[in-house]
Amino acid sequence: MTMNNKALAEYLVSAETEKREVTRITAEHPELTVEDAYVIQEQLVGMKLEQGYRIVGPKMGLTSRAKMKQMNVEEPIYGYIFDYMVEDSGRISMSDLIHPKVEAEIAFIMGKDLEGPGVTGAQALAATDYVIPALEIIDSRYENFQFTLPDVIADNASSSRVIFGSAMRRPGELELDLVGVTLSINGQLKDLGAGAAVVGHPAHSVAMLANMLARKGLKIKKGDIILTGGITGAVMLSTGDYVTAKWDGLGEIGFTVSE
Ligand code: 0L1
Ligand code: MG
Repeated sequence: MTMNNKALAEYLVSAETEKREVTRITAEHPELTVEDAYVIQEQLVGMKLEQGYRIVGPKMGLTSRAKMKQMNVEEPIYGYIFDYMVEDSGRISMSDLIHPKVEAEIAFIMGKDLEGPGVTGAQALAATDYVIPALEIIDSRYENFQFTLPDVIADNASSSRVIFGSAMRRPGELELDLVGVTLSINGQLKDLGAGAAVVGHPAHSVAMLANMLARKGLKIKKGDIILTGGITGAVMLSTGDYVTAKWDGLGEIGFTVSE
């Protein structure tokens, strides 16, 4: 069967809208490459923009050594966070989602454009206005959260929801690689980590993002809010869970998972 990028993007958008898991696209298109997958992702992003949604910022995924090893990749992936994904009510609804997981991250609020190639972590930090804590809720549209690398890239890197914390710090005020984070559910510690889990340093993740976007003639823009990648692993959520995460120097975030 010939591949129709638009139809594949529509397939993934409808899975998200209808909140149902679908067969991974490489089951029918085993020949799909990473480059093809980013073209499908572009189509998907274009469809959401046409629906009137706004991009909050690009995000980085698969930034931990564990996830990269699991997927057998040398490079993280990127996707996009849209305005409708930002949750500020202190709760997320299970009925809006398929099989969500939560991971604790550090987000960068960009004060300047940042354009690759050749961007360094130091340049990424210099272009950043503030760093803030964030909980990302990932929700792969694929059955059982099972996918290959092209599948997950096409699926906008499993982006689904994000809850930002209220603490804002200048990037130079913290040693971001040493920032410790704990993630608990119903008072039980589920995972913990330090900023260095994100490709050595969260600023390195932003630099890599700028360099990856440059291959497409794109750049990070002033005002973008960028999720740099999971410091903790992603933990499965269930209805009724109360999730809390604490960051050294960046406060905490809590939310409930309702029906
Ligand atoms: O933000 C992320 O790291 C998600 C990347 C996609 C992999 C996954 O869904 O586990
Ligand atoms: Mg993430």
